[in-house]
Amino acid sequence: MAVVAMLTVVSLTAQRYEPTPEILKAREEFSDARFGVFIHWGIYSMFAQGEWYLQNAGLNRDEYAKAADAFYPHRFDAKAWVAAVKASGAKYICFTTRHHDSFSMWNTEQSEFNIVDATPFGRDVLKELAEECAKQGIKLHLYYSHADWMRDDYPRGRTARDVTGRDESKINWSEYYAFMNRQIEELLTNYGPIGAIWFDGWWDHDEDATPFDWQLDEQYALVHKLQPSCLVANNHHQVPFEGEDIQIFERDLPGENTHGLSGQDISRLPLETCQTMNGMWGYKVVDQNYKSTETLIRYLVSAAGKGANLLLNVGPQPNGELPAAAVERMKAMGEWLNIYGETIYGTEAGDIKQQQWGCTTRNGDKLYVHIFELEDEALFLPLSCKVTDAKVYVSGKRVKYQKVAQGVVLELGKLPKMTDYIVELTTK
Ligand code: H79
Repeated sequence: MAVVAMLTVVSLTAQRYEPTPEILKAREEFSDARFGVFIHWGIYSMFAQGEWYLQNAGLNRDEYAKAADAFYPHRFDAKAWVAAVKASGAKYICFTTRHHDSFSMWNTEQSEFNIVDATPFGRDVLKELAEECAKQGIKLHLYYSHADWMRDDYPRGRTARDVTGRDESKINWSEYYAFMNRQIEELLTNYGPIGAIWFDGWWDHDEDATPFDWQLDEQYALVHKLQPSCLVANNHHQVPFEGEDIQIFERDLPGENTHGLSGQDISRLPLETCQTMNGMWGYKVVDQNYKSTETLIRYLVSAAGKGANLLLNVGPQPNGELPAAAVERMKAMGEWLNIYGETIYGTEAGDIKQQQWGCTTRNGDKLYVHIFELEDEALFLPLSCKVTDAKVYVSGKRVKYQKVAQGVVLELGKLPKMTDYIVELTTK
């Protein structure tokens, strides 16, 4: 009996994920980066109705797939993409290698339905992107969909019920799982160092009568075996599972839930919120409702204030170019970060949680007070640390402050209207 009990304990502990020193270092670098750019691009871009078009319109999969034979994004220029990302101040790109529509954006041997074999373009855009990222010093993360709306072997989930043309008799989880793992092996072998694998689609089976087993442990172990520094991320909208290295939030900052996908507990892992620049991930021609530069900068700052990275999306056009509206905003964010980056990169969540007026970030003994809107001419900061100095970040001009019972009061006077008025406090 005792032996049995001991064996159980041993096997349970053997399953526990112990991040290696490489992974711990990669997590830290990830958090320090604070800002990445998400790129959603695939044959869905041609329909210009977002990346869910196949499922939303309930199309026949073979009709949809015909778009591949006309995909010729002649203005695709990896150098220009990476330069635009670099100019934004972002430190990494997360690129959709294969979305739910099953189309692979690299030269995969595992399916003909890919950018090299199925399009007249015939170029391995992932290769070009990976090479350019390496040249320009931007890390590359890879989005990879678990859910699939096209293949016969994928066990049907709660989405794409109206997609027609699939052969139900060929559903075969173990084949599909093996297919995914072979693709992951290609991605982590042929494209240089990959910062993270970003899975999506787990939720497709979150309502199955019999809980669906994605066999994630084995897949995560494969990722770590192939690239010991590659972080594992999964956009399942749950608290992180064993074996994951970061926690993702979709369209909401950690702790917020305006889109119904978040609100889950916040773990101690590095955090990342992905967000759209307009309202869609993949290029959508009717959606020109781009957030303003001010809104985007404040979102980045607010993410940092919660100790989270922002993964900000751009959906390239069918011709391969990034939309001008996106490039313009990325440039403005980069210009802002050129001045204020020190208050964002490498920081952690500040001592004071998000407030009506703004938020705080911290780096060592510096506490950055980010003020977005302030009616009053003074600002009370509830702080338990001691403040030894206060100045306007950008000018170095001293800010008067008073110690009060539960913190300090900054005497700011009438503040100019600006995106983010930053006061740097030195604390101890
Ligand atoms: O890649 C982007 C999107 O295509 C994908 N994730 C981002 C990064 C995504 N799109 N929508 N969602 C994720 C939200 C998912 C909503 C769901 Fe549901 C909630 C899927 C299952 C539960 C509601 C019910 C929508 C489909 C069924």
